Amino acid sequence: MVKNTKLAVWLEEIKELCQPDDFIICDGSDDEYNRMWDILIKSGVARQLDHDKRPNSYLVRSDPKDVARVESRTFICSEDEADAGPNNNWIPPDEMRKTLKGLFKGCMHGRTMYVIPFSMGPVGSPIAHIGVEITDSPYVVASMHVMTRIGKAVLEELGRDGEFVPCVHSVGLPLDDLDKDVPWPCNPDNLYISHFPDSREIWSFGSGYGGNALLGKKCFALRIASAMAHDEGWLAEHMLILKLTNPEGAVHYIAGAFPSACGKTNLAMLIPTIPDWKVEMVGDDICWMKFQQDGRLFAINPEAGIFGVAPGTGMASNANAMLSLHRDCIFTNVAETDDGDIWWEGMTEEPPDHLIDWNGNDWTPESGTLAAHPNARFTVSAAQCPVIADEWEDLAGVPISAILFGGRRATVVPLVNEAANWIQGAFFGSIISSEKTAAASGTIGELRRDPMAMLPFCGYNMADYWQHWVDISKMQHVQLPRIYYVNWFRKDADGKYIWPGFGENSRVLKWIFERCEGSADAVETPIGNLPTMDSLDLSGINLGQDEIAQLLSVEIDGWLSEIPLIEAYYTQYGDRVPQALRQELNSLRERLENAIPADG
Ligand code: O2Y
Ligand code: MN
Repeated sequence: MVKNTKLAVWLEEIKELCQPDDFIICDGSDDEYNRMWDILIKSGVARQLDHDKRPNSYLVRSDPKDVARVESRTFICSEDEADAGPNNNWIPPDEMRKTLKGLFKGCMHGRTMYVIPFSMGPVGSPIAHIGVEITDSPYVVASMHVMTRIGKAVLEELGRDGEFVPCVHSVGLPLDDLDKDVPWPCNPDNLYISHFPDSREIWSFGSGYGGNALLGKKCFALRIASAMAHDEGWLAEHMLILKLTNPEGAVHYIAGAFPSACGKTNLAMLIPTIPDWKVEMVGDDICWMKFQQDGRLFAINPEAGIFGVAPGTGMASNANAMLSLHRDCIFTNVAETDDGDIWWEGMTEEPPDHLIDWNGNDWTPESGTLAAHPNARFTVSAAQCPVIADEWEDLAGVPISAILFGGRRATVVPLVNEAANWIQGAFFGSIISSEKTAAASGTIGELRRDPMAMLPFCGYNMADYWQHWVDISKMQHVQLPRIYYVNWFRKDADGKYIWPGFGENSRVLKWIFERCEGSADAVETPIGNLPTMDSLDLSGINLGQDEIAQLLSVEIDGWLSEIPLIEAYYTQYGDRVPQALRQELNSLRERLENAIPADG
C-alpha cells in the first residue's frame, strides 16, 4: 500500500503509459532478490556460479551492444540550453517529453513493472535523498538491491508527503504474444538517458546496463544531485571517501576526485606501505557533502555497493577488492572458468587454459581476443570490503579534512600540491586533466580535461558548477577542507613512471594528514605549497634524489605553456567562467613570470 500521495498518483500515470502485464512494489527482501535470480536464470541471461567456490553469486552476459554508459545518448533537458552548458547534450524539455512519451507508450507490454523505492545514503540521514525507480528489468532490481538501500524502510521514511526523485527506466523492448523474449532485452538504436534538472526527473530508455539503467548512481547521485546541491548549498561529487588513521590513532577523512583510469577504487581501499598507518573505505565513487551546524563539512557515501571495473583488478593491484568478492556478487560480462567460477584479464598473471568468454564462446589464451569485456563489472555490497570503515553508514556522515583532485599527467604536474585556499583548490579542480597522447620531449601531450572528474556527470553548465564551488567559500561560518592536486603518473625522460604508485600513495596521504594536523612542512611556490624534501616520508623507498626532485619540481616553463591551454579551455564556457577562477589563472601567470630568473 503506497501512502505517499505524489508517489501513488505518479505510479498510476506511469502504469497507464507503459502498460505492463504485472506490477510489483519491491520490498527489498532476500526472497525478492532470490526471485529475481530465478527469473534471470530461467531467461538464460544469468548463471549461478559454483556455490562452494563463490556462494550466492551470479554471472550475467549482456547484449554485446549494451556494455557501457553511453555519453552521446545522455541528455540534460533544462529549460534553457545555456543552463545545460557545452559539457552536456541538450534537447528542449518539451521535445524530449514528446519523444519519451512515444517511446514509453506500451513499452512494458508482456513485462512486469517493478517499483523500487530507494535511499541514496543511509535511510534517515540528513544528507541522504530518496528516489523511486520504475523498471521492467529484473537485473536492475537485483543490482539496485546491492547498490542502494531499497524497500519498506524507504517507503516508511518517505511518509505521506516526502519528496523523491522519480526515475523511469525501460529496456525498451515490449513483448507481444508473437515475440519470444531475448536473454538481455535492450534497444540500443533508440537509447535515451534523459535528465530534467528543473523538475528533478530521470527517464532512461533502451539500455539495461550499469550507469544507463541503475538510475540511483550517475543519473541521480551525480547529475540530478549536482543540480539539487547547487540550489541548496551542498556538494554532490564524483569522489571516493577514505578514512586515514595514524599510528597514534588520530583520524582524518579525505575525499578524492579522479578521472577514469587513475586508480580511484584502488586508493579507496589502499593497503599502506608505511608501517602502522591505516586506510579504510567509506565510499569508492560518489560523495555527498553538507555543512553541519558547527560549520564542518560532513560526507556520506550515497551508495550501498560497489560497481567496480573487473579487468585489471587482482590481488597485486587491489587485494581488498578481490577479498570483497568471495560471495554474494553479481559479475557482468566477465569470463567463466570450467569449474563454474569467474576470470578476467589481470585477475591472475597466467590465464586459465580454457574459458567461456563474455560473449559465451570458447576461449583459450591463443584466441587473441579478450576473455572479459574491458568494461566488465563486479557488483558487491560495500559492507563486504574488508577495509570498510565502521562509520560508513553513520547517519551524520564523516567530517572531511581534505579533498584531492587527481590527474594523469606524465609532465609538469608534481606529485602533490596543496592549494593555498579553497578558491585555488577549486581552480585546481577545474583544470585536472589526463594526457591523451605521449608528450614529445619537453612538450605537453594532448590533454583531456575532466574538471573535478565531473565532465560526464555534471547535470548543468560546468561553469556554473565552478561558480558553485567558489560560492561555497563565501558561506557564513563554514570550515573548509584543504584541497590538494595529486598526480601519481609523472614519467622520466625514458617514459618510465617515476612514482611507484599503489600502496606508496600512502606516503602522500601521510603528508596531507600531517598538513591537516599542522605538523608537516611545505614550501610556498608559484604553483602552490609543495612538500619539503624532509616532510614527505620516503624511508625505505627506492627513489634517487633526482627522481624526488623531478616529482616535486616547479616547472616554470611547463606551467607557462599550460596557461594558454587553460585559457582556451575556459573560452568554451564564455563569461560564465567565475571571475575568481580567471583571477586565479592570472595570478598564477604573474607568479610564474616573476619566478623567471632575470637572465632567463
Ligand atoms: O559503464 C558503466 O555503466 C559504469 S560507469 C562507472 C561505474 C562505477 C563507477 N564509476 C563509473 C564511471 O564511469 O565513473
Ligand atoms: Mn565513477
